[in-house]
Amino acid sequence: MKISVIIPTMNEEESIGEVLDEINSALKPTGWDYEILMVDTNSKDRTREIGISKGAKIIDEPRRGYGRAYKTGFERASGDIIVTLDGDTTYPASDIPRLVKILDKEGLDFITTDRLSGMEKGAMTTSHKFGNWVLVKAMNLLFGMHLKDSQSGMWVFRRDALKKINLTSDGMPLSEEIKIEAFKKLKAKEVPIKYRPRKGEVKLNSWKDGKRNLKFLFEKRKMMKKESRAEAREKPSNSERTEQKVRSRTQVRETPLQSERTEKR
Ligand SMILES: Nc1nc2c(ncn2[C@@H]2O[C@H](COP(=O)(O)OP(=O)(O)O)[C@@H](O)[C@H]2O)c(=O)[nH]1
Ligand SMILES: [Mg+2]
Repeated sequence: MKISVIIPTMNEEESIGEVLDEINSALKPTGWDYEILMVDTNSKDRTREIGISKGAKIIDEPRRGYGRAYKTGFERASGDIIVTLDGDTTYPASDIPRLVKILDKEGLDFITTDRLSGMEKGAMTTSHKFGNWVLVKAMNLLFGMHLKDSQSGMWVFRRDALKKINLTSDGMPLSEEIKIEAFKKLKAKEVPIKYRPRKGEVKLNSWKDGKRNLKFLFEKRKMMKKESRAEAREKPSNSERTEQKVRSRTQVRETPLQSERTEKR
């Protein structure tokens, strides 16, 4: 079994070293094969240099966007299992083996984590918490889901699962999109984790990204409705299927047998 840990980075020199150390200390003792991929967008600080010194592979992705970075990372990952997290020390990298074992034991395709149940003091501002509450309520209502946290960026899933889901967003909404797709199309579960305060500068603009994430939920619902209408059109209904069967039987009878054809000649 091989694990691919993917981290999107943009100027995370203050924290990336600590994140990589935590991943290495968690994964080395397991004996599992693993790779760390840092998908970096134009970092101007020492992020890349630190990454290389701690054994990460740097993938250059100059196109901006959290979602874009992940989609590029997914294409380049070679592990059977993909783990994602931020490069800012907020997510408990030491939990990776625990989460991988849950995925394996319970035969799941996808795990998303819930940061809100085990949040450390100062990890999230009140406005950020309120924004999260609105977004998770909207997602649960619009898609009939029961998640506690729609914005967590730590996921553990089988690489094969990517073949069955449709990821369209290049921005922050990719985080909610991957959960909607996974919970609709795969065997998925939400698992609580501890969430810690961030080191370094936040790349997210709470209000702007919050509004975009909310808008995306409505767009995604439209996209999925279209998708299921197209599927229904492709799949013939029961009566159409019987009609087709009858037609093909008649066609077979209409075609002369090989023996009949030779007799006629
Ligand atoms: N490659 C890449 N990484 C990004 C981009 N935007 C954000 N990130 C990284 O994605 C992770 C999440 O961003 P962050 O600011 O922590 O957002 P928050 O956790 O939602 O507040 C961090 O590791 C960022 O460095 C981007 O456009 N490109
Ligand atoms: Mg973060």
